[in-house]
Amino acid sequence: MAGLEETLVLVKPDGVARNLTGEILSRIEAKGYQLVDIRMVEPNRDLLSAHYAEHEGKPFFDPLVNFMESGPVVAMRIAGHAAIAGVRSLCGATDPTAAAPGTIRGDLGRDWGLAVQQNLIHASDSLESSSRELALWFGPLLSPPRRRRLPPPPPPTRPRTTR
Ligand code: IDP
Ligand code: MG
Repeated sequence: MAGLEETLVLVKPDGVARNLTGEILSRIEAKGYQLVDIRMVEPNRDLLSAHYAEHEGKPFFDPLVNFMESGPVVAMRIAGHAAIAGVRSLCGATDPTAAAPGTIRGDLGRDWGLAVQQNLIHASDSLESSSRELALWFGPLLSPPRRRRLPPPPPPTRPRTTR
C-alpha cells in the first residue's frame, strides 16, 4: 500500500475561463481523492516563476508565465494514498492532442495553435514538488492541512406508526 500523500492541483486559466473547474474537481473526487483545501488565486509573476523554476530558459517559459497570469487559477490541495501519481494519471499527457481519451487533457483539451499548450490542469509530479508547490500556493501558516472526517450516517428513520 502506498503512503498517504498530498498533491497540488491547479485549474489553469483556460479551465477556469471555460467553466471546467467543477468537471475537473469532480473527476478527482470521483476517483476517490479528497479535497482538503481550495482557493481561487490571481498569481503574480514571482509566484509563477518560482512554481515553474525548472522550465526557466525554455522557449515556452515566457508564454507559459503570461498564460498562467492571464486570469484566475483555482488551486487545490488533494489528498489520498498515491495521490501524486494518481492525479497525474487522471491528467493525461502534457500535450492535449496526444493525451489519451478518458483523461482530463485528452477529453477536454486541444491544440489552439498557441505558443504554449493550454492543457487545463497542473498536478505535482513528485513528493518533492508537491511539498514545494503546496508551500508556494497555500503557505504553511495560511492553511495548515486539515483532514476532513466523513459526516456520521443519518439516524435510522423510524417507521411511522399509524393509530
Ligand atoms: P506537465 O504540466 O505535464 O508537468 P511540464 O513539462 O512540466 O508539463 O510543462 C509545464 C507546462 O508548460 C505544461 O503543462 C504546458 O502548459 C507547457 N508546456 C510544456 N511543454 C511545452 C511545449 O513543448 N510547448 C508549449 N508548451 C509547453
Ligand atoms: Mg510539470
